[in-house]
Amino acid sequence: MDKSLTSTSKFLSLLLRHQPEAVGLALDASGWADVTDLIARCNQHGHPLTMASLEEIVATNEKKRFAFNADKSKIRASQGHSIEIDLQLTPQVPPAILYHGTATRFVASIKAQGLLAGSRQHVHLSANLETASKVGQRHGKPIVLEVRAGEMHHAGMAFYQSENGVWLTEHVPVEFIKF
Ligand code: HQG
Repeated sequence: MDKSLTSTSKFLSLLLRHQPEAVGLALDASGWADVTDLIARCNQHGHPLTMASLEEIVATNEKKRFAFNADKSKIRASQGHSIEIDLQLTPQVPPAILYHGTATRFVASIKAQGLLAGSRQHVHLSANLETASKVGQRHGKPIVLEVRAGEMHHAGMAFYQSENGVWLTEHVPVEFIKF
């Protein structure tokens, strides 16, 4: 993706996950924005955008962060929101083990509180170690924790999978984590 599309893609993450009000954009209760309105507002705020470039961003984003609805009249972020929205995901049976990548400096606090969603709506988990390790690297020296998701599910805790494959749950109590 060229540089200006990458910059626009980051701007879209800001608008669709965290601060739609930065350009006066409205998201509905499930996080959807009107595509025509989004394009107009991006153009007004220094991020030139056309339907074709938006389609390119959605198709080439390496983490598939954004998704259109069926007729491409609406778009939303598939996960990672800090604002209150209901993605209306259906609870799923998780694999027995999921992984969470974090930084070593957070381990003591995680041992005390379990995994917290923090500013996001969910704790993010992945089915493979490599992805988890990359997520952890964003915060410092990475460490991958093993989460006994199957046991959590058995104990009644809900798991969801975002459209782009990230596993989501509200909180991981410490007794389900292998450090
Ligand atoms: C840590 C990216 C102290 C947690 C990735 C993490 C992901 C605690 C940090 C997505 C804690 C939050 C999410 C506790 C959790 N004490 N620290 N009790 N519980 N933490 O960025 O999971 O590029 O909000 O371990 O690929 O790193 O945005 O979450 O280190 O899918 O599409 O608090 O973001 O995707 O950091 O990443 P984040 P995350 P995107």
